Amino acid sequence: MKTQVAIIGGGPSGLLLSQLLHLSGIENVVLEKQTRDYVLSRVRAGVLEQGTQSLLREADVGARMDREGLVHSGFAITTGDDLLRIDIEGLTDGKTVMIYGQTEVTTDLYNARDNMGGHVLHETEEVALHDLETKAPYVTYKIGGEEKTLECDFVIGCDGFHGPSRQAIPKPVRAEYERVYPFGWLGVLSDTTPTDDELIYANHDRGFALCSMRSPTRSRYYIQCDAATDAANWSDAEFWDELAMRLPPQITANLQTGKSIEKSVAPLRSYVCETMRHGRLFLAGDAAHIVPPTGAKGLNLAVSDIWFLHRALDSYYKTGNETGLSNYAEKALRRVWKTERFAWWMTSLLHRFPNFPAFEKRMQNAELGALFDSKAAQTVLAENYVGLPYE
Ligand code: FAS
Ligand code: PHB
Repeated sequence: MKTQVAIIGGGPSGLLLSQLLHLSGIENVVLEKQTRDYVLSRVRAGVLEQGTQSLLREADVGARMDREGLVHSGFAITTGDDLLRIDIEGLTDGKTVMIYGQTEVTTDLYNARDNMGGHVLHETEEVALHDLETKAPYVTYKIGGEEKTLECDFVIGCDGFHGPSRQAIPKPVRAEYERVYPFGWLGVLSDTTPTDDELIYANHDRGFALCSMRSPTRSRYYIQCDAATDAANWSDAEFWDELAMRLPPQITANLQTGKSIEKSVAPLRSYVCETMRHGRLFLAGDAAHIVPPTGAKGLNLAVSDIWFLHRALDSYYKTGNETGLSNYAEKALRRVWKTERFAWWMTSLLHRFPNFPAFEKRMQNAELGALFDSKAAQTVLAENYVGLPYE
């Protein structure tokens, strides 16, 4: 089989790029390891930046988001019993965020791919990338036990942190940077009324907690836990009790508990592979970088990569101009590192670090105090939360 662009990975990055390329008249094929149901069973991001909303609309997949998504103009940070509302709309001249789950984004992308006759192959196995440093790269894979070859002009690695694309770049060529945090997030999804109209990020001596949502009747909660935590060892009752202890009384008073419909542990890490291009291979999304979910940036950063990459490929196929492709990594990384900083800062501000030295604990308190006292500090937080410009 031959195509113009081979995309490895059918998560939000791969599907969004596939949709945008199709609208640009550029042939592409998506190779996805899992079944569609498995991909859609992942409960991950919940907050969409303005840039993400705009690109989804440009890709003709924004209608349900605009109908069902919740527009939020602020969120709260609590420390102990104190609460600070960050007025993101007022601090950013009117920008807001959209609460609309990654599961829904991926569903909308799959439906759009189906409606346009997109080529998304599921349950592909043993995907391998070849001749990346030539003008005729190709991908081999198995499907239904049969060996297949996909010839293409470009290979785009949208296969997440554990996929084969980044590994196809020779290790001596890869420039990688990582910080693994000494804790994880235990997340619960429940069909209960959210405890507040907006998100609440809680700093507490017992550990971080986050009150989020998916709709007016579906809530998403997280509590900081040991990185090795097994979600199966937490009963719903134990989760609700621990969450309640980490929130101020005026918030806990509204906490509606109920049966969890999903419970999982996410590890937290910051990671960047600065080598986002190797010959005709380009990396995008979690294949190239990971942020701790504290700043709600993982999915949004993947989308900005796709914005840069789609424009570069569109320009190449329409005019032969390779400038966008040559500049892709530099342009994407400029925003990646700014976003990595923000996610690291939010994580450092709100979590309990094991064996926290007394000085670092007081620095965290002082950082929180500076945020509570300074509109300038709140403005920097708000600008990052709604999403930095794609430039
Ligand atoms: P994804 O990992 O979503 O997609 C990669 C795709 O490639 C997957 O479907 C995978 O099956 C496929 N693949 C892998 N290997 C392959 C192979 N060999 N062949 C073919 N296909 C292959 N972000 C937030 O903003 N907020 C959150 O709360 C949040 N929580 C998260 C919780 C977890 C457990 C994880 C892992 C991530 C979380 N994220 C969160 C980040 C997440 O939303 C990612 O940023 C987002 O999924 C990035 O999308 P992709 O780059 O498409 O990668
Ligand atoms: C979520 O709703 O899953 C969510 C929201 C905000 C975050 C992280 C996760 O910062």
